[in-house]
Amino acid sequence: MSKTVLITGATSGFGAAAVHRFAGAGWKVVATGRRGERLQPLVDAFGPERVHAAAFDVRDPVAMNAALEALPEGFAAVDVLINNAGLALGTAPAQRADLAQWQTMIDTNVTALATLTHLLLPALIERRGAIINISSIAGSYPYPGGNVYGGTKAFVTQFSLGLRSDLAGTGVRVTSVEPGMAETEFTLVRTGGDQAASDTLYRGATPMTAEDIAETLFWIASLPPHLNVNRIELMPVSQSFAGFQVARA
Ligand code: NDP
Ligand code: 8X3
Repeated sequence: MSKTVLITGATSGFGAAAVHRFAGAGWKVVATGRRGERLQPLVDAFGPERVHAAAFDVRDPVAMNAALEALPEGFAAVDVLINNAGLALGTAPAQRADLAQWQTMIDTNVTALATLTHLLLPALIERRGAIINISSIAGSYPYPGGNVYGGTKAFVTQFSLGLRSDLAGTGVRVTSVEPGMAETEFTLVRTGGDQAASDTLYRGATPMTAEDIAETLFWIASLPPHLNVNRIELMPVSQSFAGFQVARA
């Protein structure tokens, strides 16, 4: 019998590519995101028996709960939760950052991820399922302007490891996936729709693609049940580490 995966942030980037990878391999997929008009083509591509679209804002726990309660019978038993919905907003240093942007990142990347995980944990334990959380290299390596975004991703990584601890003996697997530079709508969102800034960032860099990450997610979800990938960090070959900065008087 085919397994069911619930993917947040399926309207774009990693999430949309993951829908294609899992549904293409015969999984049932619950595809979520705010932009319902981008979910429908996924349903059309794979059929309503393979992909179920649930449009809601992950920051709205009432809508999230309602969407889970309304899952059709064939999709209600979730085996794998992929907490992918998330965003960075702004690149300003903390002292010039917009507090509302900080709040949106915390609400989306931290609070919503924890809320959905909490809601689905009983079912995931019952099915000896798996949780795959999308963190980031920004959670491990600070960079100027990364302030709250990096903080939210550090939460995602540490929360994932904590879940592993708490879920010992349940058979539930938990993974923190920590990508570096990948070309999606991420930079467009971060810059408030500045396509030129996004193009400039990725130009000549050969960044990772959404499909690269989707393949990794599929691999993790398809491993034998006795095997857990705790953390996995991925970068394009073009990206690596640089030195510390020094502010001189
Ligand atoms: P995209 O901007 O392409 O996709 C982000 C997805 O998150 C969209 O589907 C969007 O859907 C969804 N989302 C954002 N806010 C909400 C919300 N309030 N409610 C529901 N869904 C929401 O970016 P990526 O695919 O790159 O990002 C996916 C994840 O990967 C994020 O967590 C990001 O932080 C992380 N990441 C990205 C990296 C990169 O370089 N691209 C590297 C490391 C991590 P919609 O707007 O329709 O609601
Ligand atoms: C996205 C990667 O380096 O732009 O999480 O923060 S980075």
